[in-house]
Amino acid sequence: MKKILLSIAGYDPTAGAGACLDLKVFQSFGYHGMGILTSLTVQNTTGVTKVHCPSSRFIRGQYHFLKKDVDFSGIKVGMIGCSENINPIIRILDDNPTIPIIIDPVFKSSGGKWLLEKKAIPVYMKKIRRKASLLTPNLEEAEFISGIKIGDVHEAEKAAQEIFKLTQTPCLVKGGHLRKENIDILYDGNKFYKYKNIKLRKKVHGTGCFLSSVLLCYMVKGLPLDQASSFAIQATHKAMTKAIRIGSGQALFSFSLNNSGKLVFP
Ligand code: PXL
Repeated sequence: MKKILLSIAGYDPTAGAGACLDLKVFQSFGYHGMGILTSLTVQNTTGVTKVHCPSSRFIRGQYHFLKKDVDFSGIKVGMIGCSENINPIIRILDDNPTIPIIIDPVFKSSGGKWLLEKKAIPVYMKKIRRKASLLTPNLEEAEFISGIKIGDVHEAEKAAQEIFKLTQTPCLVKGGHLRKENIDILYDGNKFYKYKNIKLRKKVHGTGCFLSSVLLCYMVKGLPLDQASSFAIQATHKAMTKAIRIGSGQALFSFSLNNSGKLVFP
């Protein structure tokens, strides 16, 4: 039977990030993607201007009616939009204790607009304790969660370790914005894994969403966390080089999967 992956995320009208992008990724890996929308945004490729959240009752309703009908093989949580959405999302995670769950802690758009109230971040991080398979913060998000200023790889490692201590969840700190190099760091509670890549100067929208949803697909395929991370990082890097400028702002991902399961770019 076809596996169903669930994206709990925001709606980006450019389809370059959020639930739309996640569903395209799930589909390209041969899974059926379903989505619960936490929020709607007003945005184009130059940035986000407004965020609107439906009521938490509406989020609960979307989930319960879906779950009456189908079961999920993996869940990705992206932008949650507002603090009222934390509790319904925690309930969803509690309802799915045995499947891969990736939480991408989306706090700000690349243009600097807050996508979750700043004061809700510690509450959110406390409540997800032991409820997910992986957290995928970028440097700025890792700094917020850990309270550690990150300037180099060593500090990124310390932050990943601190985030593990807080959340009891493996943590992949995305190092694309490190000053000197591009190294992503995974801490699984025991060991560090480092993934080095060439630094890209290109600005691409939705890289965090792309990476975490590709990573979820590899985990659902059964790959261990370090291998799934490595494959997802490589796929994201390749996809970034192939992203295209569609509007006047950031480039957007454009991809599909060929018959042998490799990402291909038009
Ligand atoms: O890239 C972070 C992100 C995630 N989800 C939605 C977004 C954004 C950034 O703008 O709009 C819906």
